[in-house]
Amino acid sequence: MQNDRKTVSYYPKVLISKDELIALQTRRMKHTLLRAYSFVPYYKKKWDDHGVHPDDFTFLEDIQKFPFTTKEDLRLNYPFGMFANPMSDIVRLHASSGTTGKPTVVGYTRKDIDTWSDLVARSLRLGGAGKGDIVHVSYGYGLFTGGLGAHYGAEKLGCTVVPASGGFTDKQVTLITDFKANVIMVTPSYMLNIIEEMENRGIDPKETALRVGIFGAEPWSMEMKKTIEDKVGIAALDIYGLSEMMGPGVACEVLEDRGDLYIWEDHFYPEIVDKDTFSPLPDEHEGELVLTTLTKEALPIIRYRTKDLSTLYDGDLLNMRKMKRIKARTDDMMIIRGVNVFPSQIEEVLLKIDAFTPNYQLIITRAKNMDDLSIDVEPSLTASTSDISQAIKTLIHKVKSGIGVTVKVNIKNHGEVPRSQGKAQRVVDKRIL
Ligand code: DLL
Repeated sequence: MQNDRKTVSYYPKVLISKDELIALQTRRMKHTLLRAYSFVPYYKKKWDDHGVHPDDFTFLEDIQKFPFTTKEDLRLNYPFGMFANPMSDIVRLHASSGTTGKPTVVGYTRKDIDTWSDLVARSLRLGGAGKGDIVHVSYGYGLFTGGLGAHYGAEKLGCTVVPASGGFTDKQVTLITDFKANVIMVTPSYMLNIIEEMENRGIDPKETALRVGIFGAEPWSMEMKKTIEDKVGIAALDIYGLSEMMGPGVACEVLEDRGDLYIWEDHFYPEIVDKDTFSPLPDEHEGELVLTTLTKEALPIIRYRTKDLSTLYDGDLLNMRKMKRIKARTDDMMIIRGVNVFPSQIEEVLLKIDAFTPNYQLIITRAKNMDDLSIDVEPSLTASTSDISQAIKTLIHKVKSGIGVTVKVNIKNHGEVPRSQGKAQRVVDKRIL
């Protein structure tokens, strides 16, 4: 690929050649391994026990000799045990709540914050935003990385940032309309909530100044993307990240090469492994995404098992690889009477049916040792009784024929399905195990 491509030349760092990228990754990986071994006793012990040393690394493939890191490793070292810098170098902490046990705590040096801001700025720029844009950030501010991560990146790009954070949806709508935001950064499920609030107030979302949405932090189906794009008249782009790596901005969808996400491979080295055996898989194969930080100072993470299901492949625009939109987290998989089901598969079917709103929740129950799945849905306000009964039949039929599982459909009153304030809770597991 030419290095002088005009199309993305406004963000020159992404125009690296494949050879340059590999050389850079190799150098950075070696440095990261050495720092982790020298400054994080946990890595030293784990690698010594495993019989592997940073000297065993020469080529990128050698990373496969090193053991994985998991959330459990971070928990065992709660709160700061895996930091490679003294606390006096740490300028920021974030944490992810986790459903059980202690949160995982992540730390950043000044340089880490700069790199993170640069990568979010890059994601925004390649998503079509720039200086002069007003960026409304509805990701939560606080220990969650979404709000501050988006904020620093948009500011670095020279945008005007509105730090709205999550919640107070009526106020969000007022700010978006009054300040004429051009770009919104929010979870897709909370965007639905904002759209609904606009509609309730008689505001056509298409009439706002919004041009681009940068959505992430949770799996969302292509049908959800289409729903948002159609209702708001914007480009709905996908941004991926996780606190253990940094936060938002590990990978992002690019406006000039829509569909799936480019991974910022100069800062994160991706691998795909089999989701059950964890053996490495070649590109074009689906499995669990494993990431290694290449430039993080405070918290170098080697071969982190993200539990996110994706596939790596070469894109057309850049020499960095693309990852398919996250299908699901491995631990979100429901097994209903022997059939594997992901929430996004149900979402894909449901959102194609006009008589339902995009608000839904999946309920798992158990009776007589058998698991049952039901879908709580709300009919759209314009749907007639016969539209609704037809829609129920269609949903049951399409889920059975497409996914192979029998579901019940519960019709809820308008507003009864809980609305997302950030990351949506799609599955309610009522089984007593
Ligand atoms: O959710 C960071 C983030 C904030 C990303 C804002 C994008 C936008 P955590 O709270 O640590 O960090 O959760 C990370 O969220 O492992 C995925 O399972 C999921 N996730 C994040 N982005 C996407 C996405 C932030 N675009 C976990 N598509 C990850 C699907 C996503 N899932």
